[in-house]
Amino acid sequence: MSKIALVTGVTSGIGEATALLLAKEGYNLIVTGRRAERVAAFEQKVVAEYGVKVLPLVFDVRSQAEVEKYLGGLPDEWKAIDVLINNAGLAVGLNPVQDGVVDDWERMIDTNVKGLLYVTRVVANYMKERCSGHIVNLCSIAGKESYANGNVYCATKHAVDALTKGMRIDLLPYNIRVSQICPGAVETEFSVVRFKGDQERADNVYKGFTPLTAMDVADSIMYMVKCPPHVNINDMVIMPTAQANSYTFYKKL
Ligand code: NDP
Ligand code: 8X3
Repeated sequence: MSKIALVTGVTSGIGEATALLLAKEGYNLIVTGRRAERVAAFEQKVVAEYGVKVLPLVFDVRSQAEVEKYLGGLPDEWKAIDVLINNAGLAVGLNPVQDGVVDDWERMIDTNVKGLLYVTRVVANYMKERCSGHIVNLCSIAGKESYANGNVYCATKHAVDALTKGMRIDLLPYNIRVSQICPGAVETEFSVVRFKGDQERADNVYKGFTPLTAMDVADSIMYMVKCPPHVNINDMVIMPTAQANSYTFYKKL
C-alpha cells in the first residue's frame, strides 16, 4: 500500500518542491495552501507526472476551526498519514522592534507557531493510533540566532526549535519520529512576501551570492524521511556556501 504524506503550503517554494519529491517516491499526498488555483494546479501536475493520489485542501492554518474541519475530518482512507511536513510559514516585515507593525507580528505568530501547533495536534493523534509516523518541521537559521530587525520572525522560529524538541519527547513513546530543518537563505517567494510584494527589494536579498533553492532543501528533507525507521535526524542546518550564519554573508556585488 502506498504511503501518505501531508505537506502544508505547497503553492510555492520549499513545500511545493518537497511534495514533488514525495510524489516521485510514490507517496499519495494531502496538500494544502490558501491559494486555491495553485493548489489545484499542483494537484493536476502531480497526478499527470507521477500518477499518485492527491487530496487538495484549501484552508488557512491560522484558523483552528478550519484545521479541525479539513484535517480532523479527513476521509478514513487518508487518515493513515506517514509523513507530515509542517512547512506553511512566512516572514512579514523587517523592522526594529520599536517600529514593529502589530498586524505583521500577529500574522507570523499565528502562522508559524499556532498554525503549526493546530496541524500537529490533529495529525499526531492519527500517528499515535498507529504508533508510526514522521513529522518534519520547517525551522530556520532564524530559529538558532536572531538578526537585526528580524525580531518576531526569529522568535517564531526559536519557538519552532523549542516545539520540535518538545514534540520529540512527547511523541517518543509512540514511535513517531520528529525532525526539523533549519535553512539559511533560500530563494523562493519568501522575501516577496516579507516585503509585501516589493519584488526589487526581494531580489536584492539574493544578489551577489548563490542562495539555496527550494529543491536543495527538499532533497535534505527527503534524506531525513528516507532514513531507516530506527534513525531520527533531530536537527539539520543547511546554508548557502556563501552564508556563515544568519547575518554573515560573503557577497560579490
Ligand atoms: P514561500 O512563500 O515560497 O511559501 C510559503 C508557503 O506557505 C506557501 O505555499 C503559502 O501558501 C504557505 N502559507 C503561508 N501562510 C499560510 C497560511 N496562513 N495558511 C496556509 N498556508 C500558508 O516560502 P518558503 O517556501 O521559503 O517557506 C516555507 C517555509 O520555510 C516557511 O516556514 C519559512 O519560514 C521556512 N524557511 C524559509 C527560508 C527561506 O529563506 N526561504 C529559510 C528557512 C526557513 P498560500 O500563500 O497559498 O497560503
Ligand atoms: C528564512 C531565512 O535568514 O531570511 O528563515 O530569516 S532568514
